[in-house]
Amino acid sequence: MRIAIVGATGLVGQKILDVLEERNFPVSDLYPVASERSVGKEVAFKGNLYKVISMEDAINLKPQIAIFSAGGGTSLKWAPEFAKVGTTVVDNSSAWRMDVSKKLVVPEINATELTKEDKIIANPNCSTIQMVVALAPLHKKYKIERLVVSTYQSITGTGVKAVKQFEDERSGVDGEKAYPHEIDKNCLPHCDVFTENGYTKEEMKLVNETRKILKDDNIRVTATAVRVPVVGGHSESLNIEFANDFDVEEVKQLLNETEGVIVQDNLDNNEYPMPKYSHERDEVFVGRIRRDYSNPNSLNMWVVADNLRKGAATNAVQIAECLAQQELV
Ligand code: 2RA
Repeated sequence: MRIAIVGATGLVGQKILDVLEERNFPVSDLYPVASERSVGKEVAFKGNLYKVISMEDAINLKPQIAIFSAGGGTSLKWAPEFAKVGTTVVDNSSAWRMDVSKKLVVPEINATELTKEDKIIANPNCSTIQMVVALAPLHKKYKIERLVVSTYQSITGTGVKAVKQFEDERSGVDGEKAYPHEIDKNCLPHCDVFTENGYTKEEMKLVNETRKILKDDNIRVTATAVRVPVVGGHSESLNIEFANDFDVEEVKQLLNETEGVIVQDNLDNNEYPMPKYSHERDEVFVGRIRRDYSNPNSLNMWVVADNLRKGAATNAVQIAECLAQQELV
């Protein structure tokens, strides 16, 4: 398979290369793409070095798949150009996610809906992916009516500059700032930019993408997205109101049987998901599963996943695997 990685030098781009290698994706030709200033740099893949090439050169090579992680502007401009030469694009940016003509895919939930006509496929936002992997089976069985989500998001979701700011603060260096405030020993209720309604784009992604993926615009969602000085993954506190009642042990069993989910929930052993231990894992970890006694048919639970992996790179590679397995490319 001829595959282009657009944004190959970024945190997610590098993780995509790692995941392709780990999962032994059948790459016959690899085309790393990045900004003009990175052309000529080298990236490692399967023990070999590959030179970064320009967008135009990659398009002319007609890759079968192009996985993008290069920001919305780049995706809006270049994904259609790849599609014109027959390439199927899997895009990690928010550019195409809410486009009604584009599919928003989490393989465990809706990859079977993909067709040969889908030439630009949107990868959901990392904090959405981990949440809907856990919610999908519960929605199917108990029908979600309302969802209150608070996230505790890793600085790796912001990128290399944020991790550098964290490290600089910890070592007392006055370096470049990725955030408007100090992040070490702090929490910022500010992921992405604020919108006119007082919420951030990150919070509105949790609202809108969840409804699209679960195919239910009646689900009422409210979100608070918080940045925390953690590197292993995103954590989320979910409060879910269902149309129907449930049994907590049945919920745990249902989640245990869900592809891609690991339930960690043994309070006698202080067992619950933590980002330090989801780091470099591809699963979604769920725990603290308990009834919300303040409201009928309502449940609380805690969801953790590596945001660079299942939240981005692994989900994108899994989509590529589905495209190959279903012979859509
Ligand atoms: C973040 N989900 O965590 C966003 C982008 N990866 O900042």
